[in-house]
Amino acid sequence: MSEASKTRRLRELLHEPQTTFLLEAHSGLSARIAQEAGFPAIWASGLAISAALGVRDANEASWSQVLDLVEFLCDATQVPVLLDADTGSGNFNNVRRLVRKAERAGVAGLCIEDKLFPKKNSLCGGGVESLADVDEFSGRIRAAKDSQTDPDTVIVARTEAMVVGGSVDEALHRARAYREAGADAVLAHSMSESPHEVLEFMKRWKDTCPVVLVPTTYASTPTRTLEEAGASMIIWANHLVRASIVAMQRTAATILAESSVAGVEPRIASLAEVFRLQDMAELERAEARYLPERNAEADEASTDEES
Ligand code: SPV
Ligand code: MG
Repeated sequence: MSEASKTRRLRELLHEPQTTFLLEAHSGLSARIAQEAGFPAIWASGLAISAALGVRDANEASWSQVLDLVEFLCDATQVPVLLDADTGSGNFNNVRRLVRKAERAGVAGLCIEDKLFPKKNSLCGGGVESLADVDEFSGRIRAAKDSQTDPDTVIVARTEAMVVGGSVDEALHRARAYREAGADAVLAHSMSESPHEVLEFMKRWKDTCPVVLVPTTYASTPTRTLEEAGASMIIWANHLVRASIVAMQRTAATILAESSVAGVEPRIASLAEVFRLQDMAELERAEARYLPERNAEADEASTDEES
C-alpha cells in the first residue's frame, strides 16, 4: 500500500462506525506479526520502542532515532502506523519538523500529548508531571495540521488531564480546545483501574469527533463496554513487547541452566519461520530475475582453466 493510501486508510478506520483495534509494535518484525494476526493498524508505542532499545520512555531516545526505527515498521507492513509522537518533542516549531519527517518515514498518523518535553511514561508513577498550557498545546496541534503535506495524515491530540489527577471536566475542556485547533481525533488517557472516567468522558463528549482509548490499566473492562461507549479506536499499547520480554527471559534462563540450546528448540520459532517473516522467498525470486543466470558447468570450466 502506498503511503498516501495508508493515510487514507487510517482516516477511514477512524470514521468507521465500528471500533478499530490497534496493536503495539516496536520493530519491523513485531509490526509484521501484528499485521499477520489481522490488526488493521499499528501503534508505534513510545514505551515499547524505548524498552526494546533498552532506554526509558522519557525521551531518552531522540525523536530522530525513534523515526529511524519507525520507518522499519512502516516498510515492513501494508497497514497504517499511528506514531506515538509523545509531546512532539518541544514546542510548535519542533512539532512542525516532526510531522514532516514522520510523513517521510511513512507514518499515517501522529498522536501528540499535552505534556512538556521531556516527558515520562504516563503509567510509570514517579511523580505527577505538569500539563502543557491549553493554548500552547492547541498551537502545537494547529502547527501539526498546517505542516502535514498529505491531507489525510491523521493528527490525534492526546490529553493527559485525567492521568495527572485532573477531572473529567478538565479533560473535556482540553479535548474541545484541541478539536477546535484542528485535531482529527482525541485520545482520552486514563491510568485508573476502572473505566469510570473514560466512560464519563465518552458520554459527555458525544460524537464531537472520534475518540481513541488505551485500556492498559482498565484492561479487565469488557471491550464491548468501550465499543458501546463509542470508542473509535482502542489501542493495546504494549503487549507484544511484554510478551517478548517473558519469552526472552525464559529462553535465556533455560539455555544458561542447561548449557545447551537443545531444550529450547521446540519452544522457539524455527529459522524457517524467521526467514518467512523476513520474506526471503521474495529475495530468491528477485535473484532469479535480476542476477545473471549461473551455469554450473561453465563455472566449473572457468575454475579448471584458472588452476
Ligand atoms: C505508549 O505506548 O508509549 C503510550 C501509552 O504512550 S501509555 O504507555 O499508556 O502511556
Ligand atoms: Mg507513549
